[in-house]
Amino acid sequence: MTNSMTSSEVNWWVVGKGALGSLIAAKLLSADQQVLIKLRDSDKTSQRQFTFVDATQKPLQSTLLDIPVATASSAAPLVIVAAIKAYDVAAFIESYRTANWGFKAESPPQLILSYNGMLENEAQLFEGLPVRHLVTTQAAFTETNYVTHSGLGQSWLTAATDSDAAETLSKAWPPLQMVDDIQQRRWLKLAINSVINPLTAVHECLNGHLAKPQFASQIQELCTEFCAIAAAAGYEFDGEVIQALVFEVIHKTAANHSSMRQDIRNNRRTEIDYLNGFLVRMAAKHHVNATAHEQLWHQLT
Ligand code: KPL
Repeated sequence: MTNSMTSSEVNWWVVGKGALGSLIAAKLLSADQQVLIKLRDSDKTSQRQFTFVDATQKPLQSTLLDIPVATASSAAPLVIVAAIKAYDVAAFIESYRTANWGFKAESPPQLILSYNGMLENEAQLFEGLPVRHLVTTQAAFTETNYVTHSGLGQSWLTAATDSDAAETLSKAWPPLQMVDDIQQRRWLKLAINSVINPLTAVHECLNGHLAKPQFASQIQELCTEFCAIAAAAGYEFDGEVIQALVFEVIHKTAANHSSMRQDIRNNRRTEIDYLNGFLVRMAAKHHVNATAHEQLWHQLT
């Protein structure tokens, strides 16, 4: 992006039809941004139509959105936001690297990437690419043609020298903070997702249900194990702080169906291997106990 470009000229492609990507697209559109949706090549639809329900406002607001789909003849984007599943990251990065989406390899778009969990080969996968990680605790879910923003959270984005896109995104979808150490934030998000997502999937419940006393000791155990594993991997967190964070998100996203619960309801693959599975593999590598995470991993595999 050139420095002369104003934030209103940022041209976005949002990858996929997921709840989070659709929420970001809706927010960018309401901030008068040009947005196209990038779907799989096999998906021949030319418009992505959905009703965006903002349940974080009272009274609740709904808007019918009709977003054009990017095609081979679309203008190349300045920024790509990919809010995708962890297991789709490698294929997505391959498309970006080989620039087979129509943009020139010598002037690739900025890349903002968001997914739950961690991949073991990230350093190799992203080598040489200007990947900016987006971490969020905002809650959204999809149901038929509805996308509901169901809980307010916050977001963090890898800081970069060129901040036009980040500024636009943070105005469209606050609060969003630029951070130098996004890995720290990704580990905190992993703590949240490795508790809320599998428990809501196993118990087929809304996030808020986990505030019931019957879950307290399991959540405490999961948080304690998480801290030991994170410490072995170089990230020190206090067990009580992690537990408080998990409960804060449970309360703020009480009306949400976690992404893992949505995956199971829609017969989709879950991200369990990249959440609890990742933690169990890290624990084994560092000879740390991960019994509670392993149990959930096996229950959902
Ligand atoms: O990230 C989420 C998810 O469902 O994947 C939370 C923040 C837990 C909201 O449900």
